[in-house]
Amino acid sequence: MSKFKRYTVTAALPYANGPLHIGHLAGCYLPADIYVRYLRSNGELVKFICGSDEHGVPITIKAKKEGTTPQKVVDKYHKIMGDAFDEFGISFDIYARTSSKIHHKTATEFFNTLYQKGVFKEEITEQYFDEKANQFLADRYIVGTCPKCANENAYGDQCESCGSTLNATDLINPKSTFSGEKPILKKTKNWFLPLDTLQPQIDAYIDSHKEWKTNVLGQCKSWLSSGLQPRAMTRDLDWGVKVPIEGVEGKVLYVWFDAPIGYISATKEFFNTSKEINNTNEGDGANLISNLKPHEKEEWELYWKDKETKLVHFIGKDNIVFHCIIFPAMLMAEGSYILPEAVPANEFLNLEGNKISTSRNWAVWLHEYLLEFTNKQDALRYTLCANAPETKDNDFTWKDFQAKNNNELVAILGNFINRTLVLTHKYYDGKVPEALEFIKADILLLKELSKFPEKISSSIKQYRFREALAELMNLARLGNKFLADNEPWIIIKTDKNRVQTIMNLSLQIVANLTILMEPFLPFTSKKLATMINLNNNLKWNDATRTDLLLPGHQINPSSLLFEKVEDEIIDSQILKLNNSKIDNQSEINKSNILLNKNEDASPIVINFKNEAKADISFDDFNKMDIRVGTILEAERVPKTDKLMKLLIDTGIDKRTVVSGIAAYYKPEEIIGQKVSILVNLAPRKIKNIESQGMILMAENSNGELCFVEPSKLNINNGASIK
Ligand code: B3M
Ligand code: ZN
Repeated sequence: MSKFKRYTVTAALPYANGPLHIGHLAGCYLPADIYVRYLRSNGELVKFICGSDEHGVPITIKAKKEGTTPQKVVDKYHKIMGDAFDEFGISFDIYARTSSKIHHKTATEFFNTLYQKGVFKEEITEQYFDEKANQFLADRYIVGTCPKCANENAYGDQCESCGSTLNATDLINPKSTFSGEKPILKKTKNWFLPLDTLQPQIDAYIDSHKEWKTNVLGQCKSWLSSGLQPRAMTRDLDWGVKVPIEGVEGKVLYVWFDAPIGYISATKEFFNTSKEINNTNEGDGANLISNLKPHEKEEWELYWKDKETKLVHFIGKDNIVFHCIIFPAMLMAEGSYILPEAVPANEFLNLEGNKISTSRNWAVWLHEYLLEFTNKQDALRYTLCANAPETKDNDFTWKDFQAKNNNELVAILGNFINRTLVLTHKYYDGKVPEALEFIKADILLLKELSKFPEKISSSIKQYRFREALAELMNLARLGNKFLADNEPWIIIKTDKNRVQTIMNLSLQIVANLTILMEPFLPFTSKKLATMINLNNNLKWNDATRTDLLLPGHQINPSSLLFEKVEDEIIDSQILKLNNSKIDNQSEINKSNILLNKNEDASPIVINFKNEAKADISFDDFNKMDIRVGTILEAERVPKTDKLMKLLIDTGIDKRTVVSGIAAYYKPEEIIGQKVSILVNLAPRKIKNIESQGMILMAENSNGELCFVEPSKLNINNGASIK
């Protein structure tokens, strides 16, 4: 039995300054969701807490870039992010936001408690100030030359060229990004958390968690061994939670002070909301909070202040110090809270060998994935979990996604379940047959089967989700092997009784899989539960049972759980990424041109895509006979991915053209489509069809071919016409 009565599980509050990509999911939201779903299935009391981080410089920078206000930025992205989480089945109990009233109130009270206890050190320091813009500059608003590598565009906190961490005052030739002016140093007062004096307590706390992941402990140890320094918990900014000290203006709480308190305020909000719901529920009477005796804690407090609550933070590796050192230090200084019990941080996920980057559009965006892979959330959840960067950075590639989907989900898990259900319908009209006599192989199978729930749960409890998922797949493999060894489809002709037992056991495995896959593949689990008509109140430990589907139980019609992903889909995703690369390259070229405009610039390498072909004479051009035509008929050329056979009315005649557009259009979509067609191209045979001309297409920025109808299409100048 666990020593904990309840769990508070949090996932890092993402900055509300852009949409979510697969790196977010793999880094913390997916493992957190798997963990929480498992706990719920195990009957534990758990609250899964998240929300948008709506303060801090990342938000104000985005607002500046988009020419809008921080509030508009956070309103926009809070919605987009919340929807994406929902669509991928990330089952938060609440997705709150730090611009809410309850959060401002909670963060303010927390700060006040520390202030009144005399925890903070007041200090006057010199900070950069932009006289023209009349404001102090956060580190990210200052650029200058890196003292280490001479990069002229280093930020006040970091040089992205050589990776050094910097102080704004280290920069040579600092400039404000607001006005371009050189900022001056100006004195300002801020309130510091004395991490130096808290260090002995923090040392002891980290020492008491030798079981933490090595990547997490490694970072903590390196911070602790270089000696903690006081850190300012207030900043000279105007976007955030106002510093609640009388007479103080133009200062807000440091975003890393207020954001983790966001977990607390979100928990409060969750219970307030459920209180309201309970109150409107007449006759219910089950309002725990209003029945509290004065010495009892409010329900949210149980999740934050009761020693029997396990507090677990899921985060990415760039947030380790904040969750393992600074937030615990704040909680210690406050005094009434429990401390994080586990901080299972992941490393980073890369994409096709490169770091995921929002600004370079090197990402797989969740909302775009959903457009292209409708109802295939579980395929992505599966790949990201199987490949999770649990102990080191890892790479997502589209080829691997395809392989995992086709060779594992379809060929192992889907195949076993499908064969079992199809045979049950075929032999027994969908009624579960009774198991008759068990032979030795059956008894061995049952013994193996009974071990899976414990094996998977032991991995999950140690935050080893890849290992847990691999075990789940081993269960499906066991099922496949059982079918292959016993060949019910053959012995049905000779030994009907034996087949009954085989099918009964296979169906029990399917039922167990339904329960055990739920944390990983919730959409599939739900679909499968409906197909086999499984009681949905079953818990994790029911997966050890072999009587989940009783003889005579009717299952519903079955359909495939997973679909193969074809090469052309993967090719188009890769093409899309390659186009980002090309766009990036031409952006770099463009900015080189800008930077070098006053200098005797060395030649700029222009990307091949943008380079014009060699000159041709007017006569050459005039040789081409291009006409407007209309597509009358269209059909795919069999056994090819890309080719479509078209019949086109050219105004002169009706002729056949073979065109490579099948990846972008369906035949039925393009009947009646007007096209530009080169009618005097010498005929050629393509896949044994004579093609008598060529239609002209333009390539958009996603690498897709579009019909050349300039009035309707959004094609940039310079797009090559094919
Ligand atoms: N918003 C940083 C991030 O998105 C920050 C996390 C806050 S968790 C309290 O990586
Ligand atoms: Zn540098």
